[in-house]
Amino acid sequence: MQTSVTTIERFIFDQEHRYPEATGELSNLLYDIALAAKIIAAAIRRAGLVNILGSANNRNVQGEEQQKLDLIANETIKNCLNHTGRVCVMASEEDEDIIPVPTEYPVGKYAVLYDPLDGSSNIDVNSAVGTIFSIYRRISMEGRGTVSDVLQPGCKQVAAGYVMYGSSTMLVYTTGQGVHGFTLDPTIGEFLLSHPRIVTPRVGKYYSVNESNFWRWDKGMQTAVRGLKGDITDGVKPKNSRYIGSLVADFHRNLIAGGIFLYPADTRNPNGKLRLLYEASPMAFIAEQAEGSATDGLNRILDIMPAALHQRTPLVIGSREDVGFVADTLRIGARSSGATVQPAL
Ligand code: AFP
Repeated sequence: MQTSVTTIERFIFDQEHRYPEATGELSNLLYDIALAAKIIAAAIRRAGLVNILGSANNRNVQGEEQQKLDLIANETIKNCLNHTGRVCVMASEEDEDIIPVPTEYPVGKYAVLYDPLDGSSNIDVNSAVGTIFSIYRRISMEGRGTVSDVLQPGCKQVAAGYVMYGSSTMLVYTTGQGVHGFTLDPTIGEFLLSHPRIVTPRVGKYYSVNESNFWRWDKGMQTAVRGLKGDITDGVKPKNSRYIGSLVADFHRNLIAGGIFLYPADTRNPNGKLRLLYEASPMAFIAEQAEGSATDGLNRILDIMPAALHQRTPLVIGSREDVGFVADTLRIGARSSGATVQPAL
């Protein structure tokens, strides 16, 4: 029987105490998110038992069908964060506009963006889903936060993380001092440190991409993916394919085991499918902190300046050498087609 464990609360506070100037606000905010994650995890566990599985007969701002659990997760996070005085504004993948802090509550210095339940089309088949979050320091000077507080490039994030509701529930986060993972012990209701300082392998075992889109990609991307599976000379060592269709689950496996995840632009999604602010930027911060990298194919994700809340981006993320191989292949393809080549990764 283990008698000494590191809870997420203790870990966050220990990290904070290394910085005498820290006020504790960020630590408390992370702890609020961990609480929301526990509530959502409990709802997901019960989902097959109580009749809350399935569609809420509603479409979100992207025109996608919303599932009931999406709504529960979205409301849970709002309610855990909106009254604490730590947040000035929020934005959710499920809401069209920014989410103001209700006027009866105080505001704080952080802006929080989140995807409450990513991969939700997997809910009905009991596959892994996740919550992704991203935290920025506000840039507006006072009062309730504004859209400028959430439209910041990923390199300005002060923290980012995800929760994976899988065979166990895990919370993985970074505040720019490495990536740390915690597993929820359901018997005591606490996230316990299980994966301190995660470093992703430089070269991965897996490539993860929805290959049904192959004929919708441009030639450069087709060549890069063929290279990942060893179909071309000068590719990388052939990789195994793994694709769940739930970003958190695909990213998490590759983070731990090494691999590359791609969601490229295609003829149906000319800007890619994934959202810059709720998916790509937080995952890119985590990838880089774990010594991996993330690009839209040509540009570093963390350098992209968002112009709109629900902006989409192509995403190539994971083990550093594999992302480098794809980026190089795309650059060569762009040069030979005469397109303008953007700065290297
Ligand atoms: P849903 O939340 O609609 O299931 O979308 C999940 C997602 O945004 C991301 O988690 C996956 O990586 C990606 O879409 C899967 O997209 P495809 O089904 O087109 O492969």
